[in-house]
Amino acid sequence: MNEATQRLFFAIWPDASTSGALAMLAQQVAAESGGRATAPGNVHLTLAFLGDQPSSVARALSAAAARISAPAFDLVVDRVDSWRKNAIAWAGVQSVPPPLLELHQAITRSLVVSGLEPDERPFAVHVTLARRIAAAVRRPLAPPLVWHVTAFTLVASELAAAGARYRVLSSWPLVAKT
Ligand code: 3AM
Repeated sequence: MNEATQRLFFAIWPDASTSGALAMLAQQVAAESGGRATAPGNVHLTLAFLGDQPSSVARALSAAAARISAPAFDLVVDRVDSWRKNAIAWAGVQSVPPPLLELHQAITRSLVVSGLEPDERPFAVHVTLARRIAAAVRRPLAPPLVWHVTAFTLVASELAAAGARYRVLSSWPLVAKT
């Protein structure tokens, strides 16, 4: 019998106020671009997509993630942009904070020790705001949205009648600044 699998990804999940602000931005950008806004509860920043994985791999990933010690940081979301190739509009940053790269690298190492192949493509820091856009958008976001990142999460993507639904399985804290 095949072992049950879950479609997994590591992400940074917004706190309630950041989630609300990003969901509002998603509505605006969807209207500007003629796309479909990301559902309010689904807004996130993907750190690594893992695909369908059996529970044994999920456990190994969780154990490796629990050993990560990386600093908390602020993410200054200050631009909106889009990709023509997959018709997505997204929010991003002019400057990627080094602790985010550090976290991404630590997660890549967790994948490797869990027996997974890391994504070879460069890490594209983005929060998907709208899909199936008809017109490109590219503009600064002023004032910027300051996202206090204090944890990272392992998330399962589940298909529901209304589309993908994301469920946070576990969260691990980042080390607070002193
Ligand atoms: O952060 P976003 O919303 O861009 O696009 C999917 C979503 O990213 C991405 O993983 C996140 C959670 O579903 N995703 C889905 N399939 C993927 C794949 N085969 C993928 N990323 C890379 N390769």
